Amino acid sequence: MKNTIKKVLPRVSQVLGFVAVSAGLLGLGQAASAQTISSNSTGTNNGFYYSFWTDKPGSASLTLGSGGNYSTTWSNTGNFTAGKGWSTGGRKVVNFSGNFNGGNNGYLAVYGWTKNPLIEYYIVENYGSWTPPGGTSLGTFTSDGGTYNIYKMHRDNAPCITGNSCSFDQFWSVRTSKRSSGSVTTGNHFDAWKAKGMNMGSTWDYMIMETEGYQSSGSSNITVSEGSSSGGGSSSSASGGSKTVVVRAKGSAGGESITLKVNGTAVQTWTLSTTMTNYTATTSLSGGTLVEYTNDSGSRDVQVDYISVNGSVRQSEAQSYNTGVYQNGACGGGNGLSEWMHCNGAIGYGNI
Ligand SMILES: [Ca+2]
Ligand SMILES: [Ca+2]
Repeated sequence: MKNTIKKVLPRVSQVLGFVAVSAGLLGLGQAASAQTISSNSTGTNNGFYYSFWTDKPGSASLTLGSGGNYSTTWSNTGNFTAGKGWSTGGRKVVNFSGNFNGGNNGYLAVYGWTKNPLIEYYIVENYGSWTPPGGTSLGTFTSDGGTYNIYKMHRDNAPCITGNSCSFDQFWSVRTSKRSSGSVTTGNHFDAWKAKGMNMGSTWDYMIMETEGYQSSGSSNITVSEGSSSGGGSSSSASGGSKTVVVRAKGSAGGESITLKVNGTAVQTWTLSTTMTNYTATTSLSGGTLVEYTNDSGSRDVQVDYISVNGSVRQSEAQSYNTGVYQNGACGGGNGLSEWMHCNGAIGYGNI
């Protein structure tokens, strides 16, 4: 972020600033147990690690809801970060859903730290009108149905989890299409960063789904959980054994070319006829899964009815990630939810 000042969780703040608040005031669905925090603190709530930090007390608050739910509001804050997750980060599938208003400078991200070496990392899923972190992209990769830009930043003499004058690198993935719900396969990001020579530390510190604001106003209400489809393995591409993926598709002219991609790797390419046909591939890859249309021209269009993964159907018309459908006057200009790709692009089906 711009001129970031970051980010310490001072032990001084062990006295928690719990304030009882009527949940109704905050529009939360749940209730009496909700706690609102406005002083820097960390702890455990309903089995989830939480963290709240700001450099401008009084300008931001975190309300701990049931389970993995939390909400935040901030107004003309300095820098503030808050969220729920785990005291020990690593390769997890992080599910999140809710609402996010990032104002002119805020974001929603899987966020954490490692030590040895000290690394601060962000997997940014949503952001306000300013796109973090303001550096030069080192390249892109796909995961969990989306495209991410990779950035590496460096901080000197900055607050960190071990002190107030730290020198460390920041690793960033920033999703090109913003979303407030979905799954993040963190291992895919660690692997993509590693491929750029950006290695995580050997010791995992906390990892949370954070809401962050910087000299802005905004709000969020997010529920976090841990998914089960991968995680824990040392490789993003070899866990889970072989999967059978069926892609049911046709072209409107014939000759359309589509490619099944998992975790950014092409699994198989097919040339379509004008008859709806099942195309089958097997793969041991895990991660975000796309069907990409690559040779649009003339009267060509692609219709993908669905994909199935080991017999479990995922309908194209249920997927919001579709950069090939012509909506609102542009390719990928709407909310997806279509079987069609009129332009070169891809439909994302989430993780397999
Ligand atoms: Ca369908
Ligand atoms: Ca077309």
